[in-house]
Amino acid sequence: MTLKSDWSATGFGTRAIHGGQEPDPTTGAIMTPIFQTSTYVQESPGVFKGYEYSRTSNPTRVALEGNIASIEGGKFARAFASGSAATSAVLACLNPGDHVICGDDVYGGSFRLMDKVYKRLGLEFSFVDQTDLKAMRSALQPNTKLCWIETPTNPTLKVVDIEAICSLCREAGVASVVDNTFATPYLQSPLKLGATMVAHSTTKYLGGHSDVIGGAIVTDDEEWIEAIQFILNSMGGNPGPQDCFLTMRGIKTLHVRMDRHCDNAERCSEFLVNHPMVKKTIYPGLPTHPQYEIAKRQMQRFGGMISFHINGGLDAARRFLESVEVFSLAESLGGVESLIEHPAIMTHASVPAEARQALGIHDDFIRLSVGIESADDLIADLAQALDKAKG
Ligand code: P1T
Repeated sequence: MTLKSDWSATGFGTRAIHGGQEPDPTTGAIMTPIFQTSTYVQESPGVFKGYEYSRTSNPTRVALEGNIASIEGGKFARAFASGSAATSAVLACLNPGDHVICGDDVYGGSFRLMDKVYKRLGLEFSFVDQTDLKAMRSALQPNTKLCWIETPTNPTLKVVDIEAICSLCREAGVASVVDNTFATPYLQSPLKLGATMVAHSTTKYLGGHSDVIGGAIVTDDEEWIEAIQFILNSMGGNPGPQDCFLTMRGIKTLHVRMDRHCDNAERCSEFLVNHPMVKKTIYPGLPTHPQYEIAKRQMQRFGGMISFHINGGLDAARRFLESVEVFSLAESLGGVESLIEHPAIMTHASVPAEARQALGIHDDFIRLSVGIESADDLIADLAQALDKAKG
């Protein structure tokens, strides 16, 4: 057989399985080996086979990076030990006095990293509703260097118009980053819509099995990838080779899993919309979602995340969350198993109470990561737990 080396013109599923990877040249092993090594022997000082130290680079990691670049349709990728390490690496490329515009609804840990760590180190932040283009425009300052976009947002599932915001940024000479964790590259392609970079918590849908923590940055921009590699090597947010292997194994089925996540989330959202215990259901695929038209335009489908407000406040929310039997009460998302959580107490506790109130992250607010179990079992579980929530 002749080995195909350029997968760029192939379909998503083919790139997910083959992109960045080739059979091991020494053994033919079809799976990329886990290069569990910290260092590499040199023939003579400075004469080596491309690898000198595993913080700088590692062959298993390079395969994962090629794979993630391939599915995002980008030229370059770097993998990190977590999504937060990837976020941190981008921010660490900036200088004191630089200004960052970030969405007002992002993962609580991303907000905390900006507000509690990088603000102290001299970066300035504005947290803005990025569904409001006017607000975005007036947040731009002469020292604005970066715009951090999450869409759909965590946890209120607002949908930001990537093309509009990124073109605004480009005109102003501001780099844009889209955290594509919730949508995944199967459903949304931020680089094609004008983003400078894409960020991922690969812990979620890319890994897909709740067994590994990881992150990634993807870009077509040589200057940015050089800066990111410099920070990765200097600060040491590198993932271990076993974690890279697990993430790569997960990505091979991303397209198959995502279709089932979307099918199941559509079924669950329809069920919740019509339930008397549910005050309001938020899912980008519902025509009642305020940015439904944008979601239809920029996403292939609407993803596996649903949020809703339950009738009866915190007491009902607690009873409901204590009663689920198929959904598991846990932080995180994107695994094959369905998870459920209470953002105000769990994932977004680091967001100030006033900001949570303004966003609608009240005590009655619940977030679902709909897994790929049988949809009927998920709906039956929601039904029995909502029944118990009545008290
Ligand atoms: O957990 P970590 O791999 O460090 O990724 C951080 C992160 C970044 N971006 C988004 C959109 C995220 O949702 C996360 C992590 N989120 C959760 C753990 C959560 O339950 O929402």
